[in-house]
Amino acid sequence: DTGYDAWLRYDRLPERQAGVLTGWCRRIVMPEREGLFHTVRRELTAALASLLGIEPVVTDVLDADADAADTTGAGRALVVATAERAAGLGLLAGEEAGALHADGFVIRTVRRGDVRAVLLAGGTARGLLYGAFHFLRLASIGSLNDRALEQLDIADRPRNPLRMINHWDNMDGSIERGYAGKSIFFRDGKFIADKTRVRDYARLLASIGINALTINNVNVHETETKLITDELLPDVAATADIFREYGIRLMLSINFAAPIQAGGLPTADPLDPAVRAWWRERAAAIFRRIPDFGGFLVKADSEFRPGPFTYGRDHADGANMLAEALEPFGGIVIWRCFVYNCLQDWRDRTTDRAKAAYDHFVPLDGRFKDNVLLQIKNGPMDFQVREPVSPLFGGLTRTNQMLELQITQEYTGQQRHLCYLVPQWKEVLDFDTYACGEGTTVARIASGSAFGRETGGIAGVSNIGDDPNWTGHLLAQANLYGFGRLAWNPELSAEDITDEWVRLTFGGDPETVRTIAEMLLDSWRIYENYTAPLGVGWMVNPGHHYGPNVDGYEYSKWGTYHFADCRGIGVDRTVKTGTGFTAQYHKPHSEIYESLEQCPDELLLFFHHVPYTHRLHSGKTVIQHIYDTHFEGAEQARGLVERWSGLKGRIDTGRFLQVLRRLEEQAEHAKEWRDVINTYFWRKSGIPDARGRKIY
Ligand code: BDP
Repeated sequence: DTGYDAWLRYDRLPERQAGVLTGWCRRIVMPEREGLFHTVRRELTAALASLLGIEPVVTDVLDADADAADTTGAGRALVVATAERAAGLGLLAGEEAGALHADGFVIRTVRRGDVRAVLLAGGTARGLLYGAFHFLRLASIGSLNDRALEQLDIADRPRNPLRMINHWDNMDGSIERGYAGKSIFFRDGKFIADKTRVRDYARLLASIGINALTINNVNVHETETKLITDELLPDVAATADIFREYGIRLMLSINFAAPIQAGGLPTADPLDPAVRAWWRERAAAIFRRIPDFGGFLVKADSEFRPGPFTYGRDHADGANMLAEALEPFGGIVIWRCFVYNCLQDWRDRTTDRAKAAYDHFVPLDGRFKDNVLLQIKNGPMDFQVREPVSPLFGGLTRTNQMLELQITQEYTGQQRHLCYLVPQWKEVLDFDTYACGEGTTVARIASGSAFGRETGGIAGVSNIGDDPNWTGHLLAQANLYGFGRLAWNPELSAEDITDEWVRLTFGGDPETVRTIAEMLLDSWRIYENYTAPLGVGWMVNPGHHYGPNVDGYEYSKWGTYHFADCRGIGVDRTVKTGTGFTAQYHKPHSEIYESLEQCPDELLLFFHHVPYTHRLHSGKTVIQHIYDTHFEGAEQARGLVERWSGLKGRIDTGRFLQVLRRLEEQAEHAKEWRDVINTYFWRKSGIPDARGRKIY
């Protein structure tokens, strides 16, 4: 078993459970059949066949007599319809049907005359698709027993309009920051003709509620610039067709200089009439081929990418030009806020990369068109193991926003280490910015609800490739699953999501479920323990970002620092004596982070430069904390191997061994991290470990 089926395994249910469910699901009443309805029908029948070992009969009439041949499930059925249709059948109140969210669904046990049914009703076919996957999820984890089926009453809808995956795939087949093989879309400058894998991927995404994706890297190079030209649009359209089957809209990352590079114009100035006309014409051409095309994702004026700054224009000028071109067709522009000067002078302490996004975009608040969303990374730096939340959340109040998370584990062990990020994302989503008083959480700002905006959402940088198990590390599938579930509903708890994923992936054996769930939930903290301490971040090898290198970036132009010397460590970002970054937050955070006494331990070195002997709230000195967490982290990584080994015989050998190998590698690398970090700080500080452990 390679793990290819991920969380859509649909292993045969134990006999009793299967028997009960069969009674309700042998007959599926489904009046609508075209397009997405067809997908729903295919998914339901295939999954139920696999779970129950039956061939469900699909009819389009709800009629007890039609079922005369069926003795086991007499008078029972699974009714699958839009809310409107369900209301027509008298199974749902008209008012409730009318109020159902387009992507929402109801799963309810209903009765009409002699017929008792489980009703699966969707606001639209899309809602139905999500409802079907939810129903199958419940069935798979064994939640649909006799009692439950008699009284089902579930109503759900997504909290975020956009639930999106960003691929950083290049057309040569490589994936920027990809750790699970090559692209499933591209190879050698072309689209891969065999779309089997793309379709299987679309299923996985739809099953967790994803409704949009970009297929190409935000760094758009020469070949990918052509994706919006007539040469490559037919291929883009063929890929869009597959995602459409699963309710997912395709979008493209574009090159801001495309008018020059693909259009032969002398400029890409967003205020130039010829440039504007070129984009309008391109938008029309794209929508002619892909009527439900989503729009563009843009990285501009960042890390050597072109942008409006070249022409003395600002980012509102750039984004609005593209938005205007897409507007007639209902397309959107997602404009990334990852904009900073990557060639800053490290001797100048007044520049601070953490401040850049806020400084660039807050002055533009209110100037973006309605079909523009600003996509903001969760932290002010770059997907480190620990960062504060980006103060741009709370800084902008009159602009559509999206939260960007990194599912691919660039700085968190590159899918060679187990680092389950759902607990980290929960902290981000639950963070209260206090932008409009208490309760203005990142989750509410991203969804748009905090400021009454119509659109918003969450995007995640993909962690999949063409490895047999999609994610390299099998347990990294949990990050993709958890991302989708949180994008659907940020209020779900990390524990519930984890429990769901483990049961879907490894079945319901209590010991297995408990062990894997605990390993996942502990793993972020373990990874943090043996890597960069107390929020300071980085300390990785430059370029590929794997493995420890304390001074790797310290004196480089990329501008990320820990400022460690013989006296102390950390970045002073206070208003009083440092870069002034803390002022970008609302109260009370601005005061908490500014204050050495109040700043939470885990972010201390992000906000303050302190002597190694500074005492944390935990009672330990900074230097002793570094030693302790690194010894402990390496031990915990070894412990993961032992915990997993205890599951031998409870998991099929294929999946058991592939995870074991990764965990063993992690345990070895964790020792390297421990030794590099501890030695570095021992030599810098000259302060020995209070517990006398051997430091190399
Ligand atoms: C950084 C990555 C880089 C990306 C960049 C981005 O190292 O490969 O291009 O983010 O988000 O994390 O644009």
